[in-house]
Amino acid sequence: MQLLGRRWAVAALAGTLAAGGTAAALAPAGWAAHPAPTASPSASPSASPSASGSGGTSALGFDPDDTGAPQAITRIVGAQQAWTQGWTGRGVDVAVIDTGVAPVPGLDAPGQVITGPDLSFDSPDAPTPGLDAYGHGTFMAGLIAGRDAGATGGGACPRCLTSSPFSDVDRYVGVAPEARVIDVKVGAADGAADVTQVIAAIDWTVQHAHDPGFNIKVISLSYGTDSVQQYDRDPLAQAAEQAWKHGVAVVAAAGNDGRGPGKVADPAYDPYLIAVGADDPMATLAVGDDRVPDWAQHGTRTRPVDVVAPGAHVIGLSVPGGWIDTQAGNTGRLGTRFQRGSGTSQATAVVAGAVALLAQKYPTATPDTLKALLTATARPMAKVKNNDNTTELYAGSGLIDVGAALSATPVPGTQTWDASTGSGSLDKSRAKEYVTDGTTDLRGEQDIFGRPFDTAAMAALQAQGRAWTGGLWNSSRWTGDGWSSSRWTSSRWTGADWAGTAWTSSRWTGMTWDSSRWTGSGWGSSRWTSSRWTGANWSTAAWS
Ligand SMILES: [Ca+2]
Repeated sequence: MQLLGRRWAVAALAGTLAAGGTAAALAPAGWAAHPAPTASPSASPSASPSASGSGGTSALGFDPDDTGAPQAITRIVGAQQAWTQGWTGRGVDVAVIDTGVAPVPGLDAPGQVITGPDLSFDSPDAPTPGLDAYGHGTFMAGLIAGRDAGATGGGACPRCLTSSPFSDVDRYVGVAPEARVIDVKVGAADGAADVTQVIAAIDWTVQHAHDPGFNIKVISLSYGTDSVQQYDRDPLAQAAEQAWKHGVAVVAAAGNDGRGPGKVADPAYDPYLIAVGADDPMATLAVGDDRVPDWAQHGTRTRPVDVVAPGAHVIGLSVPGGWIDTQAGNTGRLGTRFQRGSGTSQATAVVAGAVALLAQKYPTATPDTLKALLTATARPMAKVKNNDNTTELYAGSGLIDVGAALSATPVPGTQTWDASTGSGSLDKSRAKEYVTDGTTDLRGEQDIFGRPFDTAAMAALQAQGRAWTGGLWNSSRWTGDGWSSSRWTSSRWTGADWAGTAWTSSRWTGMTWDSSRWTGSGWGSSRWTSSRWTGANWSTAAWS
């Protein structure tokens, strides 16, 4: 029941937010002075490009106006407006570094998901590399680029919200329905992952972003640690920052530790990246009443989140029989296909899809420019305070509006934050969360194979884009050497792990892990039953 940890607990909801207040859009010190992109006067980045479609329950089993529904989220963030203009993510690849992707309906179209290397602990015995047995990565992939069969059909669409066939309320469709997902699996069937696996996955993505037939412009990373060192020394932040500097925009979850100290998770705390906090639509499509949930990390004055996106009670694709689906405390199942989840994970996936839409329209834009577009056009949100009502924190530039971003004129921007050296401690990246084989914890400056990890040497290789040599990383073989058709060649691990124990699958069933590192704050969520989230707020009847 690892998932039912501290982040599952119901936090007391803050009593007040300054109603109607606005947070100034942040002008981070690291941005070189550039004029903000100018929104076209003719653009109308309103929340709802069309009236509500159907009312009541769709064929999917939920109300498309339920603000956890993809049809609502894509309206709130302006994606539906983008689709009508042809911006669907086509031609853009999004690397989902997560627990794998299962080919459930919505993600099972030919070519929709490309399986990259499986770097997870499942790999030595995985019958199907890249498969998601946990249920997190599939949820994220669906939010980013899910697309039910038939959603592309032409002709009349009486149940469409707009002129785009992707707006059919009876189909599950993510933010960038024609983007392609590159599944880079690092989390095992129980969610376990070491930080070295995530670093390796980021490095792999950078090196293969432009392999023939590929165009990886975005990494969606709903993973974070409570690193105890500054970003400019941290090896995980270094890997992510190097991805950014090699042209891959890294969208990273801020974490779900709520309003406590406020620091965003590693690697989102690296200011080059897009750090994503969460928005709660408060059960209305209009955005004026939106709030930042108590569980969402906001960041600090020096490193706030960059933007927020809907992340409360989000309806995603489920992996039936997967880890999340089968948890006893899972009250978020919605029929057989769907699962509700809340967290900055979900918000991150939404933003990753939005960045894919921007990358389609502006194929030569740098991540800095895409970030500037997204932040400059976000809708400011009210300032929020700590639970003790003393410390002001921020929603960054606010709630993303990709419709407005696509209507704005991009102005090349350059971030000038202190660059990461990545020469700090690997173990400080892990902080207090790490994997164990039941006997020996994976600690210290070593990877999952027990190879010494020289952070400075690795940082130098990353800067040169050559951390990987074929399927070798940090002197061990992690995977195959290249593509086999549309799938990365897998290669079973041999030898021993960090504790000198042979790699066998059975051992991993005893591994322990704090699943909360995947920054979903709760699957199904006990918040449903807390005072604020009574059934009356969220039942279908309330929407009718
Ligand atoms: Ca609202």
